[in-house]
Parts: sequence; structure tokens; C-alpha cells
Amino acid sequence: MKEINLLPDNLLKMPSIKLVQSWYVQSFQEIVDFKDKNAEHPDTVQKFADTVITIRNRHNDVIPTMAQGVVEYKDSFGVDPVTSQNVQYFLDRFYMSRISIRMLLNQHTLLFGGKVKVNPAHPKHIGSIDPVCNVVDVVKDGYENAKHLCDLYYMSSPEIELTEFNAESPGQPIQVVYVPSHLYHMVFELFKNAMRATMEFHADKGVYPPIKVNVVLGSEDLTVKLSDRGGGVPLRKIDRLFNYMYSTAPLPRIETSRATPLAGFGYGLPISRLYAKYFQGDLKLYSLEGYGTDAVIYIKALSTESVERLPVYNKSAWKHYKTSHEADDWCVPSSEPKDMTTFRSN
Ligand code: W6P
Repeated sequence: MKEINLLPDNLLKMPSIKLVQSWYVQSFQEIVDFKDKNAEHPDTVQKFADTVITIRNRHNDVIPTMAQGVVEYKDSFGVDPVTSQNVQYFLDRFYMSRISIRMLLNQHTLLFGGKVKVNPAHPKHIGSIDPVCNVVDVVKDGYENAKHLCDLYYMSSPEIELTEFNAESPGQPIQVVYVPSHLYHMVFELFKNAMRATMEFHADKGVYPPIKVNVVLGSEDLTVKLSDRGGGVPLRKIDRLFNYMYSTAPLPRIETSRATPLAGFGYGLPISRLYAKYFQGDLKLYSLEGYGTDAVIYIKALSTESVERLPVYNKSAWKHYKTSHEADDWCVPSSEPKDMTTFRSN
């Protein structure tokens, strides 16, 4: 809530941003109201669990509403590199903190909400955590659901070619302590992108090269690589795929002829990367323009390394919003570097 106020004034004025801000004020108040309640009393425990559910539901649409706020800003002020950088910095931290808070809200309702603490469908799960999450199963699940969407809109879909390599325990299935829904979110998003690229790039041929997937367990990293032959993306445009400001469409997409659910509404990749980073992993794209793209998810193999990575609100964070953006310290092609012949320290 403190950091929202560091956003540029013009952005804070947008109705959708104001709405999101009001949700946080309301939820904060509802939590603070429990400050002097007796946590031992069963009624308090039940009421708190109910409040947690109310809060989670109130914040369900934070991402599309913030996206709408960014669109409102773009319609009034356009896009400039400084605002784009601030929005990128803010939303990465804001959504990371949201992932963490929603994880806590979920764990609380699952473990304190009802009488039954065990999920009958997944008795081994602890809340939303699977201590023996089978990565290949989640990958196949993500593939099948993306394939279903792909078949609906393109009448066809690329096959999957999956290779599992367990370097730690050869021949054994690859398992990890993880939140399966987070892994699913990432692979589903990557499959949708890989499939769309493949279908569009090979549209005239009618035959589609498979998406090759490698799932590898090493001593430190568990790596999932999806390789498509969808023609790739030039390096110059790769950053944009993760940019919140550049990837929000100018007002509701009235793209009737090519309205593809495979397109996603733009925030799929940056949010997926946050899920990877949340437990000290990462998500990267390596593209060979003219050929295809490798999308790689890195996950820590050891649960002792998979600890939350959270933003901190402090002076360094404050500086990110307040720093005046001076001349670059690298040359710009076809222009002379800034004349610094009279060097001044400080
Ligand atoms: C592309 C663009 C992309 C993004 C994410 C994952 C895979 C792919 N393939 O062409």
C-alpha cells in the first residue's frame, strides 16, 4: 500500500488504479479489526477464516484491473520509457507480493478453514504444496489443455516430444517440493505461446513440427525447456514480451478475425516469470529468429533452496521511483557520445 503511492501521480489518478487501491484499504482494515480478538476462541478462528476468503475473492481481479489502469494511462498520456520502467519495476514487485499473500491466504483457508485438513483428491498435499510434485505429469497436463484450445481455434495442433532426464537418480521420475498450480500456470502459458507461434509460422504448410520438451533434474536445478519451431522472435523484441506497459492492448481488443484465446491478454509471460522467481528460479526465452524459440523454466532442485523471494519496501526501492533519468553512459548508434570533457566528480 505504501509503494502504490510512489507511482507517478498521473497513473495514480486512473479510476482502475484507484479501485485496486480501495480494495487494499478495505482488506487491511478487515485484518486490523482482528488485532484485539482472542485467537484461541473457535469463533474468532472461524470468522478470521471467513474474512480471509472474502479478502481473497475481493482481490481476484487485481491483474486485469491494473492492466485496465495501465490502458487508461496510455490513452491519456501515451507511453514513455521512464513510465514504462517505473510501471515494470512496480508491477513486478506488486504481483510478486500478491503471489506471496495469496499463497498465505490459500494455506490459511486450506489448513484452518474447514474441519477436514486433507484434500481427498491429493492426500499428500499440504495446502497447495505437493511434497512430491511430479513435473512431467504437470507438463503433460499443461500441454493437453493448451492443445485443446489450439485444436478449437486452428483445427489442429503440434505434437509433444517429451524427454525426461534424471541425472541424480537415473530412471527415476523427477519430483520436487513445489506448488503444482504455479508450475501448471507457467507451462500452460509457454505451451500456448509455442503452439500459436508454430501454427502461425507453418500455416501454409498444414504440417506442424512438434514442440520438444526436456525435463532435466541436476544437483541444483530442475530445468524444463520447451523448444518450438515457430519462427522465433528477434532479440530486439524479446524484452517486450515481458513488458507490462507494451503488452497491454489499447482498449478491449476488437480483433474479431483473429481473436485467439492462445494469445492471452498480455500478462501471461511476466506473471509466469514471477512464479518461477518466487521460489528462487527463473524463466528465460532464447530465440533463434527465423527458426524457433526455447523457453526455459529453472526451478531449484532442493526444497531448502526454494524459499520465498520477496520485495522489500525501503530507501533503495523508494530511490527507484525517484531517480531522475540522466543521459545514458553508452553510445547511441549514429550520434556522438555526450561531451564530458569537463569531468565533474559528485
Ligand atoms: C515464440 C514466442 C514465445 C514466447 C514464449 C514461449 C514460446 C514462444 N515461442 O515464438
